[in-house]
Amino acid sequence: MINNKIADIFQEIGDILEIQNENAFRIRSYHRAAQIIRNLATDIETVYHKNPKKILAIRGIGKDLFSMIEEIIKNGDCTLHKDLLAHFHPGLLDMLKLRGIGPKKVKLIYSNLGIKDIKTLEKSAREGEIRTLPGMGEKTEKAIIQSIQDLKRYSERTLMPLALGEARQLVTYIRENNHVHDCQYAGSLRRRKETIGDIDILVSIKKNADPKKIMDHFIAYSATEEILAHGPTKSSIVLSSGIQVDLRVVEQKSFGAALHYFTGSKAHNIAIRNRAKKEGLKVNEYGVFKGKKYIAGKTEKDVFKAVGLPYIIPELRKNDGEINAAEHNTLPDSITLNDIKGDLHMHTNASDGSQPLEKVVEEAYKAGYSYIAVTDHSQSSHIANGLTPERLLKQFKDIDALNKKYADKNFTVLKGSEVDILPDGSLDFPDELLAQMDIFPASVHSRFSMSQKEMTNRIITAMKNPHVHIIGHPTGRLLNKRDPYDLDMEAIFEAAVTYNTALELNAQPARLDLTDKYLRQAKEKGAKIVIGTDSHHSSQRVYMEYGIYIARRGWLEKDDVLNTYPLKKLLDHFKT
Ligand code: DGT
Ligand code: CA
Ligand code: CA
Ligand code: ZN
Repeated sequence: MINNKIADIFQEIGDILEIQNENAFRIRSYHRAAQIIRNLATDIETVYHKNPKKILAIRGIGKDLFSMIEEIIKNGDCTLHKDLLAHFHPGLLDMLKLRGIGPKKVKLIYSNLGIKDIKTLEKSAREGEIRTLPGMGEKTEKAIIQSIQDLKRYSERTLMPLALGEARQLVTYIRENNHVHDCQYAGSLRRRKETIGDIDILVSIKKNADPKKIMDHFIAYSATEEILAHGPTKSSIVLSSGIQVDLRVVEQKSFGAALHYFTGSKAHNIAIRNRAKKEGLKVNEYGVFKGKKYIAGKTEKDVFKAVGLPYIIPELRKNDGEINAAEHNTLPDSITLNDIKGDLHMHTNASDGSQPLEKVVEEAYKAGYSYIAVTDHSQSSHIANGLTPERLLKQFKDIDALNKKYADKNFTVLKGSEVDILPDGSLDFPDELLAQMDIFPASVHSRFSMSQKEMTNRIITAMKNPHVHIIGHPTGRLLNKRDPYDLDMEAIFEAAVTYNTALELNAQPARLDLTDKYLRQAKEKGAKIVIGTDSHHSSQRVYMEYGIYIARRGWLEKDDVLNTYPLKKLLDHFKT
């Protein structure tokens, strides 16, 4: 219905006029009209086309408002609204979106402190300036900070690794309750999506146990900040990290069916349900049914089996071919963390890492890797303390010494560097130096906003250099922060094959670059992938796990990923 749109526009006009200190009667007429139109049961557009006079007959809608409604129906907006917006700080409208802040408060804050955006408002509230304004106190100040946090929380999705850590702790806690039979997290987190809207957790209940006890235990979790719902079968909380968690309690015989249903994706669920329907079966969160008869639901495997399919891992449940592949037994033999033999992207404190080379090497050896590549930044990356050729050659000597130390331990340290790809596609080190490296990623760290043509050429030029083995974080995106560079990915994949250059799946939580979609396309074109943690401390070794999840979402198998190869095979791959 267009009613809501019209109401929103009138509300906003009233708000802006109020902040601008306009005539109170005029402000009131817009706000009132917004309310009247929002509450109208009939669609204004339909009425307008049948009999426009009827709109004029609505109380509170005069000639002026009528012609604005007419404008909105015809053009999607009205002149007054557009004019007001053009001469108004957009940040002030953002401030209006905060819970508990209306135009009066925005006006007060703006006219007294000159604040016209949320960021400044938060700073000012934290510094205790808001409480000095007439009619505002410490309480209002706190409420403002809280609602700014809420706005951030709801506008940004949580990075998967952060949600994963929270969910694992919470599941462990829930399992401590002796009414709980089994507990698992589901949803996008179980599918390992790179960002998570909320965490969905399922509990199966012990025989004759009390679900209320489980719910009471759940909401009493130490990291609970807010309780949104507290019912016998479903409760929701917000954790202090800002992540919302939904908990559902089901019977044991439905646990597998519920786990499947709440793992999603929705598109996958619908496809499974439609497929089952053709065979006379009904699938829902309680089980698989033939008529009224329950035939499966205890485990997910049972559910898949009942609809005639092999088990499909959660990472693949996107309804983009996995069901067809399952039917024809052509599902990928998905890569696992155990397949990984080494890490080819690691920084030390010689550039912007936080541990010395010896420590990085020792920790990688202890973790069971057979090889790592040390890849500190190159000279142009000044902020990252990039290495000059002299410093890099010194590091190579240190690596030689370390390799002697580990000689009989089946562990090798490879010489490398994360070499900047300069704007013209040339590399940050001369070829003689590149030739002395075993393996290294070349990455873009500057001039992100080039045109698609320029950026694609820049990267392909680097790929053509026979010393370049890997392109690091190929699209450069930073989740919740920076868009990928504008690239012709088809051309990049083709060049990767032509010039035998691997593409990195950078496993930093905020990068996860390439994405699952691109990984699958790269694989289809025949390009090879390397999963690198880009770690700056040995504790970041865990990032490899996140990289593996994304690789599995991208249909990758062991052989698609070069750092599953034993060392000799890896090095031989780039010789040919
Ligand atoms: P999120 O939280 O936005 O990252 O994404 P999900 O996938 O976790 O979505 P959420 O939390 O809304 O719901 C969890 C799962 O429940 C979802 O993946 C599939 C299932 N689901 C939710 N709503 C529906 C629905 O209307 N139909 C079906 N078939 N499944 C649904
Ligand atoms: Ca979810
Ligand atoms: Ca949910
Ligand atoms: Zn980098």
